[in-house]
Amino acid sequence: MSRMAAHDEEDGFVLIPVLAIVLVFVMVSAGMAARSRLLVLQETNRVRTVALGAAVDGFTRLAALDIAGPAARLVPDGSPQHCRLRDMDITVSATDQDMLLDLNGASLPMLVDVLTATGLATDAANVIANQIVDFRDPDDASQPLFGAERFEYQRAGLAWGPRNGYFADTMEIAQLPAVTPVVLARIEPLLTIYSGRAAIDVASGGPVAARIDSAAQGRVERWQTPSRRSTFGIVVEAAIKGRATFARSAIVAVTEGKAPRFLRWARPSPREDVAPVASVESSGNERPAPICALFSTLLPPAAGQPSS
Ligand SMILES: [Ca+2]
Repeated sequence: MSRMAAHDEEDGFVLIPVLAIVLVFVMVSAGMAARSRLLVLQETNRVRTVALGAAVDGFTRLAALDIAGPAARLVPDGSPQHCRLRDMDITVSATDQDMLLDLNGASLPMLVDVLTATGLATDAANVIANQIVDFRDPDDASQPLFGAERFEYQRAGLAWGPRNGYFADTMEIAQLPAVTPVVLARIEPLLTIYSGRAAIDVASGGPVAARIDSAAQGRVERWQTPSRRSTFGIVVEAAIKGRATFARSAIVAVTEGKAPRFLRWARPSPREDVAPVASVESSGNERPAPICALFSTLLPPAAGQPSS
């Protein structure tokens, strides 16, 4: 072997580790670039969600002002209004709490009547109404026939018992032994803890009125008392397609001549999820809902942005 050939062979041996190092370097930098792109993307999504959340909270405050005003654009019967503002699909609904069945205020006969008239079988309505009363009454003595106090919860294999105090949230009915997920989904939208009345307004519409079986109209009408229009539930959801969604649920107390007062400010429970974005798109050619003009005042001027 000549000196020249030996030298080439040595160069070859040196070249392989160099190539390997370069390859590793390229792979590491590509990985780092991908990771930093991912971090930027995640950060951008976080910023979008925060911005959308701030917008939704602003819409919720505007909806509260609207419902407290003398010429409300929102009809407080739980029906959703849709708006499309810039790239946001917004759904808003308001519900007068006096149009709902109050878990703490309703008497046992009223609970039975409203639950039966809105579609529960008589047996199920009796059991659930009695369990509601046992959950909230301070004693540990079960209602005759259908009640459930600590003993019945234990027998049903539940690790908890009745509160023996007022319901603090309508979702607490999920704790009752007789309330299955199917029953929960069915009755929870009809309930409130914010009217406090042994009465209900079904003459002005609302979720309960919409569900009353005509044959059972009389059972509910005997509890009919006009709404005081004093406490409203508001749910606002906004989505930017494929990027972010945010929802807010609030309860607002309204007194004439005063600023609305929020009694609850939360993320919605699953049942409060408002209409899907698809239904917003299908109504795209309709006139914008009256509340949309009010919401648009919250957005900064679109100057400099391409008009879509
Ligand atoms: Ca009790």
